[in-house]
Amino acid sequence: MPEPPLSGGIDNESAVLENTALRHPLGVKPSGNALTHTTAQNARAYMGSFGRLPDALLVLVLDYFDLRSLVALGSSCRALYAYCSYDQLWRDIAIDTMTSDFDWRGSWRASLRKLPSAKLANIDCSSVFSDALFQPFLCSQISLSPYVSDIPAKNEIPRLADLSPADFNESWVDRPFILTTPVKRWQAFKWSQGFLQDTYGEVPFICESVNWPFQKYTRYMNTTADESPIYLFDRGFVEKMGLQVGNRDPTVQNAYEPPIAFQEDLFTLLKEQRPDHRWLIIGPERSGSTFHKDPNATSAWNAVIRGSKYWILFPNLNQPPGVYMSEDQSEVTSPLSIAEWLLSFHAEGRRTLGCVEGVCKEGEVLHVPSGWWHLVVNLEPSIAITQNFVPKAHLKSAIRFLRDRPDQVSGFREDVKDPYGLFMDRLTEAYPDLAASVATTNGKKRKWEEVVADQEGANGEPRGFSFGFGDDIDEDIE
Ligand SMILES: O=C(O)CCC(=O)C(=O)O
Ligand SMILES: [Fe+2]
Repeated sequence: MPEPPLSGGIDNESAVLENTALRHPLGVKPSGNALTHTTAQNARAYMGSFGRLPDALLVLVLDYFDLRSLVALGSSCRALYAYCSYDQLWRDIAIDTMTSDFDWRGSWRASLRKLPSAKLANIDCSSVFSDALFQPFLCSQISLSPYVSDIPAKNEIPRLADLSPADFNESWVDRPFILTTPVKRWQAFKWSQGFLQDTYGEVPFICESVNWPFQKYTRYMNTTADESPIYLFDRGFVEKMGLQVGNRDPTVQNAYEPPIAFQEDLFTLLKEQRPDHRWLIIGPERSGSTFHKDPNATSAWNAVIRGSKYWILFPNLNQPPGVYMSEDQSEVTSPLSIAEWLLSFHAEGRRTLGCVEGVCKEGEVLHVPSGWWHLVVNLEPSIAITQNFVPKAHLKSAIRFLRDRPDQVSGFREDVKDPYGLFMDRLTEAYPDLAASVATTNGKKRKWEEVVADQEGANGEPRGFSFGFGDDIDEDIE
C-alpha cells in the first residue's frame, strides 16, 4: 500500500515544494518536515549550543548580531549559514547603519557585502527545517488573487461614477466607496515610473525609516524579495515635485486637485499649521499598509494613479480579527505582516459584521470614513496620492480627538503646542455658530468660549454648550 500523503497546512505544502517554483532559495524546509528525517539528517544537530534555542528565538538572538558576527557564525555550519543568511537580519543592520553611498544590489545581504546577488555563496540547506526562515519566504511568494477575488456581494465596496459634495454629505460620509471617474484631469501629468525617475531621480523621498533618492527607491522596488517591502510614503511630495494643488488651468500639467466630493475640509482653517495631511505613496506588488485608523479622526481619499490596490475595511467598533488594541486605544498591535494576516485571518475577517472590501483600480479614488479600520495591499507596482480631510459631518469626531486624546494627536509641527485650542480659535473666527454648537465647558477658557459667552441669551443663560448637530453620526468616538 502506498504511503498516505502528509496532512496539514504548511507542512503539507512543503511536500510538493521541492518540485515547484516555491522552493526556498537555499532549500530550507518548514519545521514539520524534520519529523520525517533522522536527527543525523537534520542540520540542526551540528549547530552546537545554538541548536538548543527554539527556532524563532534563535532568529531574535541573531537580530542583535552585527555584520561581521553574522558572516563569521554563518561560516561555521550549514544550518547557521541558513539562519545567518536570513535577509531580514541584514535589512535591520542596513537600516540602522544607512549611509548615502548604500547601493541596492537585489538583496540586503548582497548590498551590505557589496556583491552582486549572484556572487553570494549558495549553499544547499535542504537539511535545515525552520518555520522562522521558511514562513517569511512563503509569505513573500503567496498569490494575492485568492484573497482579492470572489468577494461576497454583501462585502462589495459600492462603486459610484461621480458624487456631488451635497450627496457626499447627505448619504456617503460614513461609508467607504470607490469613485470610478474622478481623476482624469490629473492623469495629464506623466506619472510613469520612468518619467518620475528622469525628473526626480536625485530627489530624496521618505521611504519608511530611510530617505532615498527616487532612483535608489525604484531600483529597490523593482527587485526586492522582501516579505514587507519598504514603502515610499512622503508627506512633502507637493513641494519636492513642484506640483500645483487645485490649479484648474488645463494647460498646467503638474497639477492635481481633490475630487469635488471631498473638497470641504475644515482642517484647511489651520492653514500652514495643519497637521501632515497628504502623501505620495509608491510601492511594489505586496507592499501596503497594515491595519490602522487614520490620524486625528480624519477621513481620507486615496487616488490610484498607477497600478491597483485591494482594500479591506471595518467600521470603528468592529475590530478586525488578529488586531489588538490597548484599552485607551493608543496602541494598536498588529504583529502580523499583510501576507500573514491574509493567510491567517482573511477568511474570518470576510465573515465579520461590517467588513467591506474591493479593488481600487488605476484612475479610481477610494473614500475612507473617519474612524474606519483599513488594510491595503498593492496588487501590482502602484503610485497613489492620499489626502486626509475633515468634512462637517465628522467635525465633532476631530474636535473630540484633539480635545480628549492629546497624547495620540499626530502630525502637527512641534511649535503647535495646543492643537485643540488652535483649531477651536480658527473655527470660531470662521464659523462662530458652528464653533458654538460644538463648544464645551472642558478645559481653560479660550477665545472661542469668550465668543460663545458673548452670545449668551437674553436671560443670561449660556447658549451653545452642546454637541448638538442634529445627528449622532460620531457618537461612537466618545
Ligand atoms: O497603502 C495605501 O495606499 C493606504 C494608505 C493609507 O491607508 C493611509 O495613508 O492612511
Ligand atoms: Fe490609512
